Amino acid sequence: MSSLIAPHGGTLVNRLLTGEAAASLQARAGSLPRLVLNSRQGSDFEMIATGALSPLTGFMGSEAYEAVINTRHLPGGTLAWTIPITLAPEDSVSAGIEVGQEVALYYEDGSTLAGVIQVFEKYPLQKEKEAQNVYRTTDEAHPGVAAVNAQGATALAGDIQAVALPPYGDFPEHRLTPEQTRAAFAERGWNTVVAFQTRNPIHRAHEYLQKCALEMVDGLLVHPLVGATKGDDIPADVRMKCYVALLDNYYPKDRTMLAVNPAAMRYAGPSEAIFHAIIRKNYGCTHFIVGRDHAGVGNYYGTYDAQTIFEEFDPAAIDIVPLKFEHSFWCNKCEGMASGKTCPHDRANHVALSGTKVREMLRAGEIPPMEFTRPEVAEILISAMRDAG
Ligand code: ADX
Repeated sequence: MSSLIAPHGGTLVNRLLTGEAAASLQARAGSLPRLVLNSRQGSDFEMIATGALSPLTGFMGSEAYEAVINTRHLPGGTLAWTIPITLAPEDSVSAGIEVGQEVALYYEDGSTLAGVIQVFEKYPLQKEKEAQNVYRTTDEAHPGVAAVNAQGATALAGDIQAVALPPYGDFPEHRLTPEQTRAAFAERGWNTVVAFQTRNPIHRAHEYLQKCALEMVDGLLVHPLVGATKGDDIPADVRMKCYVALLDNYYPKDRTMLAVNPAAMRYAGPSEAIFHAIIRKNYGCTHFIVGRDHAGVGNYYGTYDAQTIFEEFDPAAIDIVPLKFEHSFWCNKCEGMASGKTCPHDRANHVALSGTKVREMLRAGEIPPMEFTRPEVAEILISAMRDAG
């Protein structure tokens, strides 16, 4: 019998209506004010609906917003929470919505009804404070800060009820809700499951981290983030092909699962590492990999800030075990993957390729060394680059 980890706050939220309740909401939605969610808001909505953001049942009000940006916890102080989940549409839209109103929310396509929000409060966002406290910078060049600033000035707070998940056409077999991953873990009899977050193709260093972790736990959930990412990150559909090829060729099928995290990327480094860990706890994982510069961008964060932040919290406030890994690489003298913790050799022996160099090689149709990436992954990336022109 497998005993699964409790979700954040103890109960897995489910705001997705079915049957008559869904039909009646559909019927009254036409007469409600309308709001079209952008991709990021749609991801948040979906994740509230499925319980991936448990214990949230809606978009945050000012009390939760202020608690998160000032104390890194939800109100009450016992549950860690590091990224605000707010709904702040364009000012012209929020101006037309009153407290007490129900608003029909549509996904990005403008025609798929997502559900409704029961607005209980309207309040101004504190963007500069949010940027400084959550992102540790107010620099507009930071993509997470830019996304905070791109929101409207006023947040609409309220519980949601959903009638549909976003109408994605891609990789449906990997779009599992927390309820579904939990059921899959239970079916496999996994008691301990490590989650791996990524927004990149999986290269040898990533694989090394995952396999070290897999030596210690029952199962591995490869859980790439597929919500909105910045323009120069590799698109999710290409990455998914890489993950499937890699898992087919190099991972034990009975101990590995591939599913996606629909979240938008915040690039908030340490704050996002905590957030990523909590999300994976909701999906049923007991352990979470945090390597070097997790969820980082540019030079905003120290290499291991996303690891040390876990020590600033009471472990009970997070309640998923972070597995922290140092910068890993192939060492020619070790003849294998290693890190500063295991390799005594000089850096000259380490295979180190910059992201720019790898992109150049792939664009030229060249397969990078097998010490850096598996050829099956490189081939998919080369052909995707060729297709993109
Ligand atoms: S992230 O933005 O999703 O964190 P990325 O996909 O690059 O970015 O990394 C996924 C995970 O692997 C993160 O936990 C990151 O810290 C870790 N990681 C990436 N490369 C290395 C490396 N060479 N050594 C150690 N950890 C790494």
